[in-house]
Amino acid sequence: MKKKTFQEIEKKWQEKWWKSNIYHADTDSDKEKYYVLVEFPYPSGQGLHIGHARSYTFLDVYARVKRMEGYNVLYPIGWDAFGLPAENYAIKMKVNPNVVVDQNIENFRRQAKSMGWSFDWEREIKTTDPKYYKWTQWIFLQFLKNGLAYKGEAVMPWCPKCKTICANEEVVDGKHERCGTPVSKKKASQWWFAITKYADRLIEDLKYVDYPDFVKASQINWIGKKEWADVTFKIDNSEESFTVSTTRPDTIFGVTFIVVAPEHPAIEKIKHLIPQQYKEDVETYIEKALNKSELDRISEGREKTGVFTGLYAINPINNKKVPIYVADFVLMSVGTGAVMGVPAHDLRDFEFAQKFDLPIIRTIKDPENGDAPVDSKEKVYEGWDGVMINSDFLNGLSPKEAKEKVTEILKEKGLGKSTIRYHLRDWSFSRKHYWGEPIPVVYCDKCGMVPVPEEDLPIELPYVESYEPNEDGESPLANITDWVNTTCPNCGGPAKRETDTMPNWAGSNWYYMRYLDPHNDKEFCRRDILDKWMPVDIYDGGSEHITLHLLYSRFVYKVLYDLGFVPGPEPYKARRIHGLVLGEGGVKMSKSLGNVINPDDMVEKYGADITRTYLMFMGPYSGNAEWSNKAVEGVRKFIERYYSLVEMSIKNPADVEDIEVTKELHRLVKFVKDNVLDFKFNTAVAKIMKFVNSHKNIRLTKSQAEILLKALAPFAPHLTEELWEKLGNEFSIHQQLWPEIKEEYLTDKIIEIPVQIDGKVRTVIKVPKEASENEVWERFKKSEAFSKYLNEKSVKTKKYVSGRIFVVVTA
Ligand code: ANZ
Ligand code: ZN
Repeated sequence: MKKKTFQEIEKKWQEKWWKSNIYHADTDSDKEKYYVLVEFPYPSGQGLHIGHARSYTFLDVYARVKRMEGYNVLYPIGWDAFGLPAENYAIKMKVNPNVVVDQNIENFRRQAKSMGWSFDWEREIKTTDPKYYKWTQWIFLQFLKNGLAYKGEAVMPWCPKCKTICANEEVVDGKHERCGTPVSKKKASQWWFAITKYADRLIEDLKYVDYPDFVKASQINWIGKKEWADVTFKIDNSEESFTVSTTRPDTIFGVTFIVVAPEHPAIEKIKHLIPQQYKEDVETYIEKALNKSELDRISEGREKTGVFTGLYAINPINNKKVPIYVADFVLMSVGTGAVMGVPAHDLRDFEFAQKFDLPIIRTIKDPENGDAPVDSKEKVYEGWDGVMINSDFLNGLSPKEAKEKVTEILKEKGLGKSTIRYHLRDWSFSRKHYWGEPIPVVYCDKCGMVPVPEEDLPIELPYVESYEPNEDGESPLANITDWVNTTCPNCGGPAKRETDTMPNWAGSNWYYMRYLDPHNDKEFCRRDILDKWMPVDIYDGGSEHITLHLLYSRFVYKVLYDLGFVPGPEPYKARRIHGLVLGEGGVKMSKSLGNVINPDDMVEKYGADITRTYLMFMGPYSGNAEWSNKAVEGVRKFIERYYSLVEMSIKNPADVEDIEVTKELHRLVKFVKDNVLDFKFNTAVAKIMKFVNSHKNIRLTKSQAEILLKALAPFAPHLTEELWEKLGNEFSIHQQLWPEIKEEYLTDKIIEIPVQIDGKVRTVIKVPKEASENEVWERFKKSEAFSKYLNEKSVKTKKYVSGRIFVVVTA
């Protein structure tokens, strides 16, 4: 009989898994819950890419280990299917986006199944399904009812060719992404979500969650809560003044000019003060500046522009006169729209001073440059270390102390006050596009804006022939008059529907809750089910989503929490960020380089298990990993070797158990489990490889073979399932518990490790052979040598060279 290929084996088990639903998480189970979440994909026409394959395998391995630990694990998947690519494709090809999206989803689903990921397919969701977005609309209504959604004017990018208001994310390098036309600006009314009301809590509640530090930092920076000082500079020879805003009042002795935003409303008021010979230049400059986009004005590296007004302002601290400029790098939307220029300590101000030949006064003697003159960009010091110089009574203070003092004096003089400001703005929540959730609101001549009653949801997106916006730049939905014209739920009179749709974010803000109760048509999710499953225990995603997606979904969850719909303040207990898959040589994978690896080709050539194991082995979880065909071959050899080792042992098992091998197996499974739970997937695989390589020719007993199978089962679920069956065991290995690990098998390999403190070996300690750095350190802490040599001293670095030496350097 011909030997079955790995691919044949994989097909067989996949069919059996999906038919018997072994990965379904039963809500009524008594087992403790564990919720593993991956960011759901946008089902693009290209299909799953290898990056998806890697991150979904990471979390699949994790979910499988958790299941084998005895948890009731939920690992769901769905499709984030609204968005511009589908709409753009529809416009180009004249097909309905629904058709395209469903084709793409089918392809993604096929691919996902071919990789053997243990998703709970009974809970699959799609954001474009009216049964799903009914609840996205319902959430919108809760925001509206509670004063957290409102309509307001905004200046938006406008594409003159497509005659459409663009979303900010559609404008790339000042051009409309779809057609390449440079965008201008247009006032438009927009929906907003009042996320700024939650700014403080979005910072404070980070204490509840386990996110990597850089992820927390990115949330905090985006919110950008800072203490500012607003300082009034009187205009020389007049009663008028400008109030500048600064985060660095400590540097006030370094002010050599003032800059005002071109759209500053006070310019109108002081126009009559501007000397005649400057007037025209100022007016021309302002006119030009107002035609540029904000992004253009502040983009880094752009040469600074500006114009002198002929006016001077008086520094309220030292009464020095400084020139007043108008320049477009100052935005009205930040602070007060006017700044005090301190070129020695702010890069933008430095560039401006160089361009206009303005003086530069260093006011901080800093640790990097001392008090050297600030004659190049590199010498601009923006930090908070060092001491104040050239600052009269502030000299010798630290910048922080100087800041306090200056603020206090300004307050006394009535020329300054401190204010808390945020970088965060309210969240623009509408788009003039077809392919999104309709906003459930109607406009009635008599009643004004009226929310659609909850029982009338969903407001379905109508089927249309043309997706282009209309002549007035309104959403394409505005053209569908029989959809737009409706009756007012309040008075029954004629009314018009809102034609804006929701942004891409809307469906992905709350999807992790819908998985819990995906077929419920009475509620977005039953409360007792939320109580049981929330929060998500571990959430994997890409580094491109650590700011906005995370912030928006945390915000939505908090609002639902305040309204009593969900059980806690935070949706995700822990967040982890995977790295990227790069092509050979560390370059980005791209079509033009021809180095794109397609998961389908890998499955066809090697099968899912080799692909999965390679993806886990190729590098650390959070690092970027380089593809290597040679390394794939190495993994193939390992899997084949592993397979035949177990197969041989099944045909011809060992007569007597070699207890040393059993001990090694126990250490192996402990290592694998600990490392997977620690997101060290690559070291876990490496350990199994090492075991197999050093035991090529042995035979195992049945119970030994079972342990070895369980160790690899999370990585290579199909082949281990096949061998499990061949061993005479019942379906399925994936419903077994992890092998019980005997403590006495773990600790008998004790080794001696010398401990070196500041260059001298001071003691030797006994530790288990597999001990981690932390374990060695804990053991060392209990030793006499620790209290003798290290008490009172602080440790600068410590390092364990595994199995060799432990090195400590004190501060
Ligand atoms: C004087 C100063 C001295 C500043 C110094 C910085 C360093 P961060 O801290 O990055 O949030 N600024 C204020 N309003 C502005 C506006 N409307 N448009 C452009 N820039 C504006 O930025 C705060 C700093 O941004 C403020 O502090 C101000 O420059 C500038 F050594 O004031 B600073
Ligand atoms: Zn366009």
